[in-house]
Amino acid sequence: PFNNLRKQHPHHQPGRKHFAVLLDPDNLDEASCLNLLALSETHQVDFFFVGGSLIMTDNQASIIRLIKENSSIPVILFPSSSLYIDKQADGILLLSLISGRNPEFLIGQHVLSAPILKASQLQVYPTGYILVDTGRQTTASYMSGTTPIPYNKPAIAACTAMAGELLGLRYIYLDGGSGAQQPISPDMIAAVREAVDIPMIVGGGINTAAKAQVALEAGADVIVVGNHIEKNPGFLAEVSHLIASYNVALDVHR
Ligand code: 1GP
Repeated sequence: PFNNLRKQHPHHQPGRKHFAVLLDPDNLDEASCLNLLALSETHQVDFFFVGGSLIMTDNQASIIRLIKENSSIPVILFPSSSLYIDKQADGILLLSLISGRNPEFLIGQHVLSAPILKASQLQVYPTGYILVDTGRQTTASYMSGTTPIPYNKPAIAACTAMAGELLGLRYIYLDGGSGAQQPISPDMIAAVREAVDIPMIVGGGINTAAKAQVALEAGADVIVVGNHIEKNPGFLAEVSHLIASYNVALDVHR
């Protein structure tokens, strides 16, 4: 995944699993951010995703600046709207909310963003964003005014991902929403994996190494963890070790 960033990342090999740490600008002060940056460098995090469904502070620009000054890990924007484009970042997930039927998040925000993105150096990653109902309404589904895909309907997720791939989207992001009560089911991840060839990002509610492992084994290419790392920075090392052992096993069988 993230082709144009591979060159910047010395650890990349095709087929590898990747680890993205989601940084929510509302939940980070400078000290906790610096702590996470140091841990992320030590444990070879692949990407920082920066954003959130509803941001109440104006911290995003200073958080990105802090990352760029203190880390070489690529910063990829994970924006809820065109308001959150920041040219200091390396790239942007240009999210099309294909699980929903709200034209604003299928094309409206993209029209507003297009001239800014075209004039920027940001690497654009066209991403089919699929929200999944993991038990309670999330900020993302409420704020986007969309209905997430029911938890036990992997076929709907698979057909949605297929449609996204056929439309030319380059990545699929299956998201249970930040702090989800349960992560997306392995059945759904596997169904999407089977349905498309493009890289699959999976996040939402991953708060144990076992849950991360389930998602990786079901076919996730990129695991995203936000909430639980904010609460327990030590979890970053756990997921990183898991991904490293997964990649080592992959290399051995190559
Ligand atoms: C949310 O997928 C991300 O959009 C990460 O979720 O904060 O639950 O790890 P968590």
